[in-house]
Amino acid sequence: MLEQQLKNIFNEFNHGAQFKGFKELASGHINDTYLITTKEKPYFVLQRINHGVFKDVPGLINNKVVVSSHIQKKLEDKSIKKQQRGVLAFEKTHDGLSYYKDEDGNYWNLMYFIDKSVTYETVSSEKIAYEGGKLMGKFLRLTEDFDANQLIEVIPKFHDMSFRYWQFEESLKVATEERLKDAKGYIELVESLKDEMHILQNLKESGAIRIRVTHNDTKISNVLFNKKNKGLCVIDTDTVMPGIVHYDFGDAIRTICNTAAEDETNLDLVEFNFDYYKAYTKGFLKKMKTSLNDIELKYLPLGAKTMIFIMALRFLTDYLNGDIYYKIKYPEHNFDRAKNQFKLLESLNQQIDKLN
Ligand code: GN1
Ligand code: MG
Repeated sequence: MLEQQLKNIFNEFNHGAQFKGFKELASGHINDTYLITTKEKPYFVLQRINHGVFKDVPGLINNKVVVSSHIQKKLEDKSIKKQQRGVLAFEKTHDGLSYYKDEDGNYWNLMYFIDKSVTYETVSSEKIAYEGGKLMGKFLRLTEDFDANQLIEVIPKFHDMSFRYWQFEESLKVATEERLKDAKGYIELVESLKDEMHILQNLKESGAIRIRVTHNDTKISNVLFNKKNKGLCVIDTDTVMPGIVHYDFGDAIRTICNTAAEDETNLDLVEFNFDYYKAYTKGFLKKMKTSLNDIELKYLPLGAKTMIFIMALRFLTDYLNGDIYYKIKYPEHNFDRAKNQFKLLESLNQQIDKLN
């Protein structure tokens, strides 16, 4: 029984708390995440890391733990409350490890739950966009003196455009006739954008854009807000690894500026909200401006376009592959996500002069 299993795993960790119950937190596409309630607060978040997707789970967990401790140190002069609510804290097992491996070979990690916080799947005010930008900027700022070489690449070539194109081209070889036919227009679009979508990768490889610690999954649902909509803490740090600023800026814009959820099927509802773009960017640059060189700054709008595109491409590829990567709720789910992201890209494109 799941409850007993979760209780046993929870008790492998060194928290001294008494398990009361659990609730699944089902918004992620890859891992399994549970809120663990206890007799007394604080509550916890227990997570099973998908080791099919993440090949080196101990390395991934080490990434998260060392980056969190780095941020914790920077917050030492703040109030205890701010320290506890401003960064994720991980608990160790009785053996002193930051993860527990169960008898089935699954890896688990345990975090302290940040109470009285809210998350959003979509943004409904400029204030939330602004606060999201400030918080993401702060995350990058606080980690910019951390040597990114100490982190493993949890998924090699995660945001590498050539790699994602290669996967897409491979998927064309295995896709069913029917799916190829459905996706024809999008496949042509992907092919036509190839050069432009490689610009950032080329700048990265030439050294014009610096490598830093990046989060790599900065969708708005990975930001915790307090009840007054002030940004508290960036969560879901599984994909923290070396990257470029455009990954985090762009992936946040992808969800913040989408007027609908990532898998909304009524594409008339999917538009790129330029006011939220301005608000997010204002918050982001408040923290990051002095940290960016002219090239990094100049290419932020292309970062937004590139990250929307790369998610569209990955969803489309998974659809063509027969849904082997993302969790789906119904057969066309990946295709609907891809169509949604392509619609967002089109809407951004219509406003690209304003963004630049
Ligand atoms: C996945 O599992 P989740 O929701 O944290 C994906 C991200 C995508 C995101 C789209 C490891 O994140 O890259 O942006 O879905 N994570 C991985 O919602 O592939
Ligand atoms: Mg994630």
